Amino acid sequence: MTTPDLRQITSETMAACGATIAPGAEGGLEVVSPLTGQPVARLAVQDAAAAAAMVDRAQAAFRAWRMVPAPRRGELVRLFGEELRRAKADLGRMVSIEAGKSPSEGLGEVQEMIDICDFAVGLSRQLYGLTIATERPGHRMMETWHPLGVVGIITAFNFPCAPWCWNAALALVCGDPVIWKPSEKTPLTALACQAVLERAVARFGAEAPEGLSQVLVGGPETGEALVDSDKVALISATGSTRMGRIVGPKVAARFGRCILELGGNNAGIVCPSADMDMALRAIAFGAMGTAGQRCTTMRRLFVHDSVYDRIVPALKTAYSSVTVGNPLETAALVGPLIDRAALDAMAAALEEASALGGIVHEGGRVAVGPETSVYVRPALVEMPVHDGPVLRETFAPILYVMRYTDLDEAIEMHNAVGGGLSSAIFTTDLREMETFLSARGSDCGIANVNIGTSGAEIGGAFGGEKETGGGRESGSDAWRAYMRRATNTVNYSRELPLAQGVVFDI
Ligand code: UN1
Repeated sequence: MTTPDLRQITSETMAACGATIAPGAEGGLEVVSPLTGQPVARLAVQDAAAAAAMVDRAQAAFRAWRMVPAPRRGELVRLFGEELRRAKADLGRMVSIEAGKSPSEGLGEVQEMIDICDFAVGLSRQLYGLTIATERPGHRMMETWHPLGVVGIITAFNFPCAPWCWNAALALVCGDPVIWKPSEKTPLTALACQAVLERAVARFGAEAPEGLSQVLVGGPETGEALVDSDKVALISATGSTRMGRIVGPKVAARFGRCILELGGNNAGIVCPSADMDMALRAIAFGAMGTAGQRCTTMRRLFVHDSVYDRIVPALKTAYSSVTVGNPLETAALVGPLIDRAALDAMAAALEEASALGGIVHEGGRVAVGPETSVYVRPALVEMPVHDGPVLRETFAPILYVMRYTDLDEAIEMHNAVGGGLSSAIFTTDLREMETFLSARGSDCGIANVNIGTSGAEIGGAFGGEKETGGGRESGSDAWRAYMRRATNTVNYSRELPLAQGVVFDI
């Protein structure tokens, strides 16, 4: 695939989404596709002043949008879901171009957006509060949920659109305008999604205020303007733990609200009773899918001694046979790494693992695509110790495999890392399964049985503990983060009894 070809496909796909690429002058943002490692577009960037102006527009939009009844707000999201269905193929292609995903995974990401829209539409009639028994006669106590304010959404390159939509669909039904700061590596997908949303807004009509959804294209300093603005009520940020360590304290210092969805160091445990064939397929997708660039990617595997010599040779075969290549040209299951820095991080981690006695099977750069692109074979590493690079997230396809004999010890090791996002156990033993899911089991926000660590559905709350940041997005009751709660006590009697029996007679 030549660079002119890909530029052409990019501008055609953007146009099909209804988005025009406003060409940036020299010094603008160069968008590089990992498929070729070559630029496909150059965009104008917005600075901190532009960010501030956007925040003001969003605040004005908030005043109007919060007064639109929630089920009506849901109607806008329903229309957006319809538009997304129409644009699915084109948006999926944009994800493949900018993030290097296979067509199936690109489309899957757009499907996540459609799914969360459906979820949010239903939610728009279910923003329930409680009625609470009061201790005072002739009183009623209840809680009400109100729109919160402007929501700033910061997203990462590896999922260029779904995490935005998890936030935006909920925020919009909750009555909040959104400002999206996409990764500077994947701004085109963001602009394409915005164009699709604008079509829904146009169909919805004048009830939708101007500035309800905006995209802020720029580097970290542009994102910082969003993070630092006390007019942004909630920052929802997806990215590295390093980024979260900067964003979290800044937002906390101004008493803003934060949803952090940061790195994971996700593991699987293969027990003696596991369905080996199923475990193998789940591990292969979890560890090699999306070229190891999901926050939910499986990075560590604990295998019981009694089945180690069955599962590891099977994994070796899977690793040596998996296809690597440009997913828009071939049926390859593993696409490129995002950039050269990712390759360097992978190489450094593998070197460190070898120095600790790790046996590295496969792994490393392969000559696919132009010199500027970075394609690697996923690495399988048998580790004698749970240490060094095993303890941290390297955003590349490396699976560290370790032996265990006792499940409690395996769980102990499983939990002995910073990340707390996703986890999996492969077993058909009820006791092992329930132990893993219990209070003394996996300490992650997501704990699965007989499926891999990645590929969560939108209906559950998505996020994790510890260095993953503690935030929850998407399904379940994650919507509450986008609203403010008021406790209302109403006295409909002719007396004024005080709570806790306090007497204050004047
Ligand atoms: C991410 O990598 O940031 O569970 C999100 C999954 C996807 C979302 C991943 N539904 O793998």
